[in-house]
Amino acid sequence: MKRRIFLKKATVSGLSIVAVNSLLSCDTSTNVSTSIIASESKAIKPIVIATWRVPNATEKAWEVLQNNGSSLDAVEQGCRVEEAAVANQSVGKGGLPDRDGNVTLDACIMNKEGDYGAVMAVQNITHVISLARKVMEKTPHVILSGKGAEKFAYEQGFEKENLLTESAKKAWEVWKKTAQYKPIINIENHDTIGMLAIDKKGDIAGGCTTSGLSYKMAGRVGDSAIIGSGLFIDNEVGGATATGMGEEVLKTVGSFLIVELMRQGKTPQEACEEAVQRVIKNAGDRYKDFQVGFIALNKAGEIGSYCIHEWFNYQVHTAKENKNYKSDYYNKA
Ligand code: SD4
Repeated sequence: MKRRIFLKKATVSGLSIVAVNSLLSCDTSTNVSTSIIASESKAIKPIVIATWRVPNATEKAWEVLQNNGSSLDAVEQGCRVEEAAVANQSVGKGGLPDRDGNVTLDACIMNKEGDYGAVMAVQNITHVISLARKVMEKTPHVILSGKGAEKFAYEQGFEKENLLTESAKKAWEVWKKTAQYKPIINIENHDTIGMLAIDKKGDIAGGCTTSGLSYKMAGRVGDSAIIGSGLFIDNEVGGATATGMGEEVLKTVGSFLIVELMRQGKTPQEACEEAVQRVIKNAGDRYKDFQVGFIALNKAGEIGSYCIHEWFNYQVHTAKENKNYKSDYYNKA
């Protein structure tokens, strides 16, 4: 049974936050997590949350926060871990290619000031999360795509790398035999990393990085690099990030919706549930064929997560532990 207990509601207004300890509880009967505010304290408690089972990424981000790093540095460093991990076939090097055999990456980042930087359809660069940050900090623009983004990367000292691993190439060669484009729930849509963090100063930042849906058309861009869809941060309220079928997240601007719902007083959990409902309403019966999952974090350190189908999970690093939680989901029929 789903359990949602709020022992104490936090007031979230402007930068004057009521700092609270946010503890996670895990309902053992379903292993579905809910967030509870256990007690108030003056101290701000840093936290890192990320889509999917990414303990090494959250560990790295946590380390940054413990060394008094900013939430922005934390999410960048955390995302880089997955970008470098060749076993993760949905992010960075080792990502599955598009139908022409090219690995193309999308990423974005947002800081506490609400600045945003993104790169889309980038080839030959592993750490696109860092490239997105460079776009945010070193250019008059917010998005660079394709060849322009790649050129900018080299100007900034990024190395050219072959992102197509032997195993990704083999998988693509097998796929080509039928060339059926049918993303499979929780398999094709797996492991894009969206990460949100609160640092010791109480500031929130977020990042999202992906190789997108495998065997996509050349030039296809999903939600992950698009502000408000794959990621949105408002340091007065909180942040949200998405995974799954980008086309459906884009149509409902899901992450922005969640932050706005939290601004109106919804908990992160309630906001994630409403965003998933919106996706389902928009898709009609088609929702049965795709996965969308959201995670959210508010200024008080409360978290929420919700998805359409079972098996979306997310990683949470607090002072207590670095733990993976199974998300609650809509389709229980
Ligand atoms: C996309 N949302 O490109 C991404 C895919 C994803 O885990 O989340 N994969 O549509």
